[in-house]
Amino acid sequence: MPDSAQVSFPSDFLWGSATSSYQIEGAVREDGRTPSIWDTFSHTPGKTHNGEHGDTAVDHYHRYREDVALMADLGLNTYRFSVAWPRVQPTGRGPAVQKGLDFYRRLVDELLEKGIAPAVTLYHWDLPQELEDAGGWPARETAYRFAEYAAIVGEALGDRVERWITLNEPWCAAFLGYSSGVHAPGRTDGELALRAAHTLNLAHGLGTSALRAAMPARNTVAVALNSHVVRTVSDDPRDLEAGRRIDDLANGIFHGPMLHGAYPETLFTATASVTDWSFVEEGDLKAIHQPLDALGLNYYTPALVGHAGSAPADAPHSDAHGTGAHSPWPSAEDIVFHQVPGEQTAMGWTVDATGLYDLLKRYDDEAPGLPLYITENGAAYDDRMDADGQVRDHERIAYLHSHLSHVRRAMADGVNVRGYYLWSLMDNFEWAYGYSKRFGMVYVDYETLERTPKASALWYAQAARTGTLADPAPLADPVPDAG
Ligand code: IFM
Repeated sequence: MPDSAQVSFPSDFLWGSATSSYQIEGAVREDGRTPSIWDTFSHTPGKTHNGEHGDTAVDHYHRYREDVALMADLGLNTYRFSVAWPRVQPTGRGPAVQKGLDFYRRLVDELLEKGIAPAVTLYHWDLPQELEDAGGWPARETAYRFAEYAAIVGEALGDRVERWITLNEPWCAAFLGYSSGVHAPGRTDGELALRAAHTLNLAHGLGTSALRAAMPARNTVAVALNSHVVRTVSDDPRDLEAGRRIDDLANGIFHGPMLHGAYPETLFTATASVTDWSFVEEGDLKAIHQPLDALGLNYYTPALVGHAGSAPADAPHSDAHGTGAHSPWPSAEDIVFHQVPGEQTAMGWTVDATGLYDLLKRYDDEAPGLPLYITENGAAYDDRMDADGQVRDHERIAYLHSHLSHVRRAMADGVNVRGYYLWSLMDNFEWAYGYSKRFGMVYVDYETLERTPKASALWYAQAARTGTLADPAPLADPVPDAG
């Protein structure tokens, strides 16, 4: 690795942060918004940490001006947020609610005024409950509804937003939502998850076409995948086979049709006991395989897998994506997820920045030359505010430093990386973990909702302003001024 002094980024590199609607907005019953699957799920006893939900979240709906001002103070030049489908089209069909669209227009105008380029994600998991009641993502009709919704938002904001992302992490929406059930809507059926994956793919393709028809041609369309970096415990053919199967279920199932117009053949054989895939209709793959202007990659940690016999009896193995009851991986019961060795974040995810490098190299091979964005990267730590009002999140600075260094390394090796969105702008509702995990570079006091930039925000601000990565140790303490 180059040392810090040599790590500098091109002047047109995008430095941003990312959030999503349900995690920050609150105001769930205002201006015509109706419940999403996450409202229903989080209000169902036992589904989230302490029964926490996004009713108020961090009240971004009312505090967006303050939040945009914060981003401007930090010198960010882009911001990725998502639109809440049930705010814009409450039943998931029919005409739009003007007040819902107006909120996003005000937000976008505020960003533009501060010189921050908005990047809009259309779907970050808050499906209108009415659509779930009609079958949800396993029902192909939902893809057509998504295309209609994409056209509405594209028409409303396409004159001022140039960067568009159809879906965020369809793997989570399909597998955590419909197979393991740890995310909304909490269903636990492997076949439904595979159907959902296909409908999400179709929604991406139809949504891309609908967006393009509704917007000026200069705008760009991408998708944000949480493509897994799958490593195997050994080169034993049984472990390599386990790795390939997980790669199909995690990655090929989405990038196959989106980038190459086909599902991997090996995915069909590996899932034959779960489904016959007859839900894939003629013309679907063509509809999904739209040329993309860019690809978004979300990265947190790699996965380490092996065949069932690969686990020594006392070896620690990971439950996060494990294969116990209600595995998110239909048809992968004989595969073991091992704990990746090394330091862990508060999520129990191992810090391994080389995984981000490997991911970027892999997608440069899958789609040579396609502009790549890291649409999410970051870490949760048990941050606390010291008596002097400072949040000294030194571990997060080290995390960001190492990951950004590997981004730069990939760029030096010729990978076309154009920008980085830190997850997340501020602490927020971390899905089933409620408010117990803090991913923000800005600390939120959940009593007062006051925002305070952590040391990492100030470190990141310096990176955004100078295009270089300051050495983590000396900068982290004392906390420097933002300006
Ligand atoms: O908070 C989530 C985000 O909504 C999607 N990607 C992963 C983040 C951290 O778990």
